[in-house]
Amino acid sequence: MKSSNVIARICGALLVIAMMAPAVSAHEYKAGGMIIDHPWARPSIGTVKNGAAYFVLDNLSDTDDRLVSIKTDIAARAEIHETVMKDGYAKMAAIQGGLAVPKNSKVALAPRGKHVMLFGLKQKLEDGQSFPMTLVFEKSGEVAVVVKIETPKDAGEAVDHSKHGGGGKKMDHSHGHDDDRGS
Ligand SMILES: [Cu+2]
Repeated sequence: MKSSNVIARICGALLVIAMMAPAVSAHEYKAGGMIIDHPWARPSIGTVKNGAAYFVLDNLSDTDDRLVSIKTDIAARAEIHETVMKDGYAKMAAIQGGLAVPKNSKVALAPRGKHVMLFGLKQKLEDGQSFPMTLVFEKSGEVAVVVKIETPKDAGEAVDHSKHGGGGKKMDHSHGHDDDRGS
């Protein structure tokens, strides 16, 4: 009786671990004290040749660091961008000198904020697929990550536009990147 109780308890514990597994195996990368959490990109819309990648940088170390550049074969060029408001419009601009990631702090790259801009995509970003990218840090060095292509659950700008009866053409501008080639 007693031993079956123990087994039941172990099974219960294993079940809990199994249920937690998706969170534990979260898609994150580590280089020294730098964590790169969940690199992802939106699927391409139509024939738009530009895209953006996002992730959260968590600098757990006691040293300031800086994301200086991005290497990837998926695009002709990758830049670290921020979105700034100018004359009431959101405009993108390259972050000069790289993105500072101060010690013991988190910096999030997210839609409508900082992002990795991918210019001249060599292939369409298809939902559910992924591509390799290398982040180059001043202190933490080069970190290879896999960027998952996914449609964010909460987002819905592109979806909303299509729902409102706009055709394929209208959807392009909702991506927010194709009209910024020059910046
Ligand atoms: Cu951009």
